[in-house]
Amino acid sequence: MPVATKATQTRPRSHFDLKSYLDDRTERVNAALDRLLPKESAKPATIHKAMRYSLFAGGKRIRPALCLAAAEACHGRIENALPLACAVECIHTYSLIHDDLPAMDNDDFRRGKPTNHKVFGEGIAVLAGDALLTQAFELAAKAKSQPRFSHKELVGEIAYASGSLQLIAGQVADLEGEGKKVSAAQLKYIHERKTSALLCCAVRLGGMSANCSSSQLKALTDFGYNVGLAFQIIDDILDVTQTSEQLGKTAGKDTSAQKATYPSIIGLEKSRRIANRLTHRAFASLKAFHGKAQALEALATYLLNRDR
Ligand code: GRG
Repeated sequence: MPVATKATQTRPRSHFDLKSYLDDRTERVNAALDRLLPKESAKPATIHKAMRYSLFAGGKRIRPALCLAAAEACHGRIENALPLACAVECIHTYSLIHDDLPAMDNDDFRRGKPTNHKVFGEGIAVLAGDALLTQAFELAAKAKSQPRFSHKELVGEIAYASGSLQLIAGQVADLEGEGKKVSAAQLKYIHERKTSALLCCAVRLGGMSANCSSSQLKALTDFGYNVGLAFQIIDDILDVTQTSEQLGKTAGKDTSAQKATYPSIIGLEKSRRIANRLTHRAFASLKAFHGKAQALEALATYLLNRDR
């Protein structure tokens, strides 16, 4: 049976101009990253060049956009969310640099360009990842605390999502699962940690920067979890349905590395159906925001229907 076409999948339920929204928020995030990170010329220049090479290589900026949209849903100020949005993008970029290393996924191509270690060498790529990870905590420390959320909560949020119980746990399970038979439950465990945790963290930090209530934080957590898991399932699908040129990274990598993916375990059509279901669950959480979460809704729809 053919996989459902995009037209039959989830459509935006409101006329929200996501293109303009994403263009504007990406511009603000890029300007903030440029302002907040050491300049390329700062000594030692090699490391700052390497950090900026991957950071400004053309990522979609999904996590920062989700962070800012969550802040806006809670009537927050974009300025207060920006350092946290940048912190999450630094963690994400670090994880991609390290994931591409020969000791991990050994990839030559990322964000449409040669990977960091291909340009700067493995030693500098390891250090550029380390420096971006550390930079994220400096940015979180610079963010404005809120009556309900001190720096302890903000920094703790990032440490948890990127630490050995979440992002690293997902990567460990991913590495250990290569070439082995992985159950659907194990694969969900990997995807929740490797991908969903950081997306969820981005959304929660946006809410925290707006001093959100505990019920808003719960709604954002449910939204982030479901969108995050759907995001990785779609990533698995794109890996087998798109070309490297379309993706800006090596397509078919999961199959060649003998990695378990949703399509390889349950098939393309069922994978697509699960991603749809998760996205609808995410929509349900947005009811708590009484029409103020249009950007989050549009982003979730876009992530479900994306082709790269
Ligand atoms: C090395 C600590 C460590 C963790 C690695 C994030 C990760 C775990 C591995 C990278 C490869 C991968 C499949 C990650 C899952 C998350 C994902 C789909 C990343 C790609 O995110 P996009 O599409 O990328 O938002 P851009 O380049 O647009 O930012």
